[in-house]
Amino acid sequence: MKKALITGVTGQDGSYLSEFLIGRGYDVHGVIRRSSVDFRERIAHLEGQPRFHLHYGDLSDTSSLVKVIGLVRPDEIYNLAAQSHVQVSFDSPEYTADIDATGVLRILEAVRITGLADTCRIYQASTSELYGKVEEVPQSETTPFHPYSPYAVAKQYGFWITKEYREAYHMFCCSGILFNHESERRGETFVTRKITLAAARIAQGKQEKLLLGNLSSLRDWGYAKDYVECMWLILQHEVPDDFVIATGVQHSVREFATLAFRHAGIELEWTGEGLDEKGINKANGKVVVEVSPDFYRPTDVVNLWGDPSKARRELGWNPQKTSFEELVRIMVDHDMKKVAKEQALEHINLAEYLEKGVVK
Ligand code: NAP
Ligand code: F7E
Repeated sequence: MKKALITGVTGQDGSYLSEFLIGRGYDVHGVIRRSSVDFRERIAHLEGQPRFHLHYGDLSDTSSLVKVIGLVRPDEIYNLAAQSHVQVSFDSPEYTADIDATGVLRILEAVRITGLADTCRIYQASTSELYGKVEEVPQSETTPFHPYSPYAVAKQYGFWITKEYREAYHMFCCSGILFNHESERRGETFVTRKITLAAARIAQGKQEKLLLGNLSSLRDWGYAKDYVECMWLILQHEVPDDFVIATGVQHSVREFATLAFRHAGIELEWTGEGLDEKGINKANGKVVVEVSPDFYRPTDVVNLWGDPSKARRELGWNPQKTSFEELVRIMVDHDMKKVAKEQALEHINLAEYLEKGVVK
């Protein structure tokens, strides 16, 4: 039985990858960090399974990484842990560099220290943010990098140190240059999930308005569940290499919002420009989307569009398994149910409250 170690196991990708690898017969070991509240919602359904194990560790703590890698002795490591929010990286640039840049080096060194350099394959979660202020459209493995945020600069170090260890020590380490991938498990402050949750809440009368930043920003959005398969395929390849993983289709934030609201039953009409742009509910004339400068970034990446030809050709991966429309539908359906469930729970709590005579 193969053993895989996943850092960032509690994240969107970590949870899907764990499910995928367990399904492939792997023994899966995840690295979690201690926090004052146990927030393991995405992996709660896996805990207690005989082939799923959790270990404490932190990418800022070399000794914890050496300990867990030495203990598990994995065949494959998927380094998904990161401070993954681009806007937050402007507020915490040093922390972002420590985890997203030096953290990668700590993993690579831990593999060497524990004597696994010849046997352990390593996947590094790289990103389309490396293309940043893009020098070519669409972007492929040969497009020059131009990182455009503290997050991207840190990830660029992660990319190059992974390549360096491959060449210097002949280690099987690879980077997946993944374009944005979303899902019903996406963190709630990334733009897609922020939109689908707000659309569900507005449609069910639980929220008045959604505030967004740059509506014209363009992204190549795929479905996270499809992308974790590619992480695994990259490590099964005969030779270690780097791959762009994307759908090859591009949409704006505005288009995403239009489709998400439509699926939630609200037809939007856009008026105005820049900070004055508004999304109006055609049915009642109410403004439901507004632009706020709070969500603008000091430097923003606005034209990401991936060319997944190499992954399709060499890994046999299908970049269009889930369409953009299907992705939006999956996320909105999930959030419509989530909001309805929260509302039902509120009613139950209120009923209990009334029954006990606390509220007259
Ligand atoms: P995510 O949901 O934000 O998950 C990040 C994971 O990293 C969480 O499990 C988090 O743990 C963990 N983590 C953060 N800091 C850590 C530390 N110091 N030590 C140990 N673990 C730490 O991210 P994701 O969307 O799944 O993305 C996975 C990886 O792919 C990240 O490296 C991200 O930068 C990269 N990436 C993502 C995308 C995308 O579109 N999703 C695209 C390209 C690349 P807690 O739960 O404790 O916070
Ligand atoms: O922003 C614009 C924002 O935060 C997308 C991470 O997984 O993918 C992700 O990074 C775009 C940007 O993702 C809001 O300015 C407008 O242009 O959803 P996002 P991201 O920055 O692309 C890459 C590939 C990663 O590697 C990262 O880990 O949408 N935008 N209005 C907004 N963005 C947010 N978050 N919130 C807004 O209100």
